[in-house]
Amino acid sequence: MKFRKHRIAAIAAAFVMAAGASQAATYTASNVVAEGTSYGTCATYSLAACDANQRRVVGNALGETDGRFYSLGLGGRLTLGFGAAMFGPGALLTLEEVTFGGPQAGGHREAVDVYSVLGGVATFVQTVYNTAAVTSLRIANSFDHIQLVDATLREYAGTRSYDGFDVDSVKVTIAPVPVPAAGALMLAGLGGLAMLRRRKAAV
Ligand SMILES: [Ca+2]
Ligand SMILES: [Ca+2]
Repeated sequence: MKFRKHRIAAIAAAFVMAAGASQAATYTASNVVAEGTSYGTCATYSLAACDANQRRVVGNALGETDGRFYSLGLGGRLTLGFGAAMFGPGALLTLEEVTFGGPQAGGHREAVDVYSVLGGVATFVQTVYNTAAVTSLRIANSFDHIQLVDATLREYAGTRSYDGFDVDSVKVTIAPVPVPAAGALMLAGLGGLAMLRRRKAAV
């Protein structure tokens, strides 16, 4: 009876391991590592417009998507952490942007360069445009932080944007372990059981 109980516990553990390994996990940006904004153009446009919607509050870029956003400022940069030490190759980055009425409204076209950062070394990933509210991109290499650098003036010389790319949320999703790998984990668990059974039988 004792052995049977152990076996059931081991099978249950194997299933839990397999299920856990096959699920994706999502991390929202949780802390600001570095920040460097330039709101110089705001003064010439309208300081009040730059203060509207608390768009200078950097915390608006953290956590889940909520409609509150942080404006990078033209040429501004922001480095974010996610409460995880490091992400392996193949993680999915999702960037949510806010431009009221869409970028076509008033010619407010904006862009941002996305970098993955590992050990303080930044690697360019992709330029993201505010023509889409949500952009997802795959990051090929390992990283511990994400850096965003506003590229609005470089990409859109005639833009009417005065405060750069607007960040509502930044998320990292770890790809699930492929099913064969999860299955292998389970088989390893069952294999251990078989060994246990043989050892018991020999006694
Ligand atoms: Ca903006
Ligand atoms: Ca937000």
